[in-house]
Amino acid sequence: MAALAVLAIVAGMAGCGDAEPAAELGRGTRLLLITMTDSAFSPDKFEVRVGESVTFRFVNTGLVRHEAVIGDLTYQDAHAQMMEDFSTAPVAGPPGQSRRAMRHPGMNDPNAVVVEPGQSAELTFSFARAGQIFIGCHETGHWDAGMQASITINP
Ligand SMILES: [Cu+2]
Repeated sequence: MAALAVLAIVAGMAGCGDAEPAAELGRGTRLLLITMTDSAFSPDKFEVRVGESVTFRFVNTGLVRHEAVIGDLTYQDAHAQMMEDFSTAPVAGPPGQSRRAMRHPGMNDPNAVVVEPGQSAELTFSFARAGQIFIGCHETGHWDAGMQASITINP
């Protein structure tokens, strides 16, 4: 339920409009729009600078749920493993609740967001070190299908 509340807050923020001062919304100094389709991110390459604060707004125009996990490949692997563990774990929820309807543990991850079809959500990030990280979707099969984007962090 906490996860749903987070989504509601994000949706509410989006409704405030871009005229709001960025600081009051917890926004980064730059807004990057990313479209989620079945199954890809568009665009799939981004460049930022160390120290820059960026808000990524993910818009799911596909027909299925997608997620965006931001981190290096180790982080992507860990998240993928967590998703797999979760999908094979016994269902621990109210009777009749399908696993697909449940929020997976990554929903509590500040580096991840789940976006239902037709919805949007945001993640705000600042970048401490130069290098390359990734945006990945780890819904079953999506990463392997190419649902990944790169973020190059320039010094
Ligand atoms: Cu996906």
